[in-house]
Amino acid sequence: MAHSEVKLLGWVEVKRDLGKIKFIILRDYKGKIQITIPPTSSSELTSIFNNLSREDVISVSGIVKNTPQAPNGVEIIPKEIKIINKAVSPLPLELTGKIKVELDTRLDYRILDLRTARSNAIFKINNVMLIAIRNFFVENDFMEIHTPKIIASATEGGTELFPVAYFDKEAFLAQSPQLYKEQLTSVFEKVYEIAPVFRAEESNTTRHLSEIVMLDMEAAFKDYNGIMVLCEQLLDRVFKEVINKCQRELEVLKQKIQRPKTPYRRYSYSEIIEILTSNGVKINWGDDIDTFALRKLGELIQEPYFIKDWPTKNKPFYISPCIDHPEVSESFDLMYGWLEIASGGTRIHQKELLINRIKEKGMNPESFDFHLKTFDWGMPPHAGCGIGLARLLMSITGLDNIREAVLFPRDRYRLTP
Ligand code: AMO
Repeated sequence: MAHSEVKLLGWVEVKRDLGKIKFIILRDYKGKIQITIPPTSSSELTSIFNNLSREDVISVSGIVKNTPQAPNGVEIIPKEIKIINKAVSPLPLELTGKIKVELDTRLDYRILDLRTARSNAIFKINNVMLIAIRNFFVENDFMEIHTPKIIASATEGGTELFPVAYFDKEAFLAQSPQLYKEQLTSVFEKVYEIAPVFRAEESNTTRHLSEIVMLDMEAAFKDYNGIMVLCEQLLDRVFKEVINKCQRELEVLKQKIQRPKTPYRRYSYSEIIEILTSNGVKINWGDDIDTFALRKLGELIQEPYFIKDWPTKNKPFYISPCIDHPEVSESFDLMYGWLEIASGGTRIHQKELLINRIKEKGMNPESFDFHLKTFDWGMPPHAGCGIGLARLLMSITGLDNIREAVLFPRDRYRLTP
C-alpha cells in the first residue's frame, strides 16, 4: 500500500494545527487514518484545512506513507482535499467522550452520538452478534420467517398492546410472533425470526422498551429441554464470535468477558425460591420474581443460567403444563446476571387443552379462531423461545441501560429521533 495513491471519503474527526505541520484524523465506517499536511503543501490545501471543522464530510486524494509514529503505522500525504458537505460548528453534542454527557441528551442527538467510540463499539458488537446468530440458524437448518406485525389478538396478555387504526377493524401491533411461529412449525418444522415487536410498557425502567427486536425460534418435535440446549449453543456461539472479533470494541467499553462454560446451570423455579428465601428475600412459591429479587440473583449467580419449571399460572396460555403435576409448566427463562434474556417452553399442541388455557386466562377462544383451526390440521408437538436482543447486547457489553443498546430507542416518553 505504501506510496500508492488513494482517494478516501469520510468525516473530519480531529483537526490539529501544529503551525507548520497540520493533521486531520479522517474517520470512515471502517476506522480512522491520519492525514498529514506537511509544511511544503500548497496554500490552497492550507486554506481548506483552516476552513475544516469536526464532522465535515471530505474527500482526500493523496499518497499512502508508512510512518511508524502515526496511528496504525500509516498516514496519507494529501494532494487534494475537497469539502463535500460542511457540518455546523460547534456541534450540539460533545463527541470526544472526555466530558460525561447525560444519556437523554445523547439520545436527542443520536446520529451524532453513534459516531462516538463508545456507541460505535456497541453497534459493531451488535453486528457481529447478529451475523453469529444468523450463521448458527443456517447451520442448524432453521428457516428464516417474517410474520405480520399488525395482528388481531394478544398473545402475551392484553395489557401491553398498542392499538392500531386499521380501516374498520380492531387491530394491534404484534407483541410477539408467537402464534405464527408455532403454526409455521407445522410446515417448515424449524423456524426463526429476527424482527421488531411492540409492547406498551407503562413503566420506565432500564430494561424495558416499547419497541424491541426479538429473536424468536420455534421447532417441531422438540420440548423445552431441546430448546434450552439450542439456546445455550446459540449464546455460546455469540460469545465465541464476539470475543474473537471484537477485542478492540470491548476495550473501548472497558468490558472483559469470558466465554461462560456450557452447559449453563438449570435451576428449577422452586430451587430459585429457596435460594432467594435463604438469602433473606421475602418471596413465596407462585410469586413473580421482582426487580429486587432479580438483583439479588444477579449478585449470587454471575454466569448465564436457566430458571425452569415455572408455575403454570405465571406463564402465557400456550405454555404446556407438565403432565404429572400440571401446576408446574415446561417453561424456562434464560438469565444473565440479574437480567432475563429469553423465555420459552414446550407448547400445548392439543386444541382442547389450548382452548381451556385461553379461557383460564380470561380470554375468549373465539378471538383465536384463526389460530386454533390450524391445530386440527396436523400440529406437531413443538417448543421454542424468544430472546430479547437488546438485553443480550446489554449483558455482553456491560451496559446499565437498554436504551444504549438500541439505535433509536422507543419508551413511554421517547418517540423521536
Ligand atoms: P417474553 O414476553 O418473555 O416472551 O419476551 C422474551 C424476551 O424478550 C425480552 N423482552 C423485552 N426487552 C425489552 N423491553 C421489553 N419491553 C421486553 N419484553 C420482553 C426479554 C424477554 O426474556 N412469546 C414469548 C417467547 C416464547 O415463548 O417463545 C415472549 O414474547 O429478554
